Amino acid sequence: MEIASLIDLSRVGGIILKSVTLNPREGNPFPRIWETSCGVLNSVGLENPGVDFLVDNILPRLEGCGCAVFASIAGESEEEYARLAEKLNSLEAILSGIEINVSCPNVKKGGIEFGAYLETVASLVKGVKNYTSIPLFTKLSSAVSDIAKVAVAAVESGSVGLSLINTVPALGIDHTRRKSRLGGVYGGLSGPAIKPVALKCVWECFRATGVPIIGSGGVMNARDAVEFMIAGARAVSVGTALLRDARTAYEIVDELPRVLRESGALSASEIVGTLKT
Ligand code: RRO
Repeated sequence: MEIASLIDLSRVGGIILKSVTLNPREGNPFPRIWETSCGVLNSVGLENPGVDFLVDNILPRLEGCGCAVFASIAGESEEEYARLAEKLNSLEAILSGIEINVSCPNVKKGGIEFGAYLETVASLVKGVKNYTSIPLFTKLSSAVSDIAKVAVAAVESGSVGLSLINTVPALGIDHTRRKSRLGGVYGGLSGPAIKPVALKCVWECFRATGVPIIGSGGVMNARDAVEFMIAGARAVSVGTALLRDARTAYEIVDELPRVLRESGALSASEIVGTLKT
């Protein structure tokens, strides 16, 4: 949400908020961020102020911000996801969608563990769908044996789209202390290192489902964004690049028409999923 004080949101297509849980969470021990040579490791541990704070204090401030707003929910049980959806349902005037995060790598319960099982994903998405009419986008991890199967399970259960991919589970080591770089030991890797992994996941899920995909994973510039579109992303989200400079979002939007022309396209929609194999 701090992003709203750094950039003019009306200049981007949309924002996805940090995942929220039913109750506030303090998150993992510090340090929580470590920059590697090819990306960033994080172990935030789902720190957030809880859904009631989001509903009362954050979402009202985003009404009329000039871009699409997506909330993101995460929980330790199917019931928690359902209750989160119920609480957000009244905000359909503000929310363009709800991301169901079943892929956080940094929590002991839920997170990536839920997203690994087809049955769990299916039942969780159905449960959420019972409580909201806001469009659902399930956020998946690449760290599963077959992401396309998980995507199909989410879509058949009521997810209108997908958010791909979450960070990749990883470990950074300080050799002088023989210790992890992160207080939570493991973390999630984001940034340029994971872009090829993310592109493969987007392409596989696009082919398997055909639903709208929000692609992410190492998008640093407009060329990266167009690569995600060619793989099948209908929208592209940017995370790690904004840590360095939030105005990268403007650069990507402004450069997009030129890079699309380089790929022989006049509009973003005509290039989605056009990978030649
Ligand atoms: O808060 C986090 O540690 C976190 C989350 Br919820 C997520 O979905 N992905 C990630 O890399 N970190």
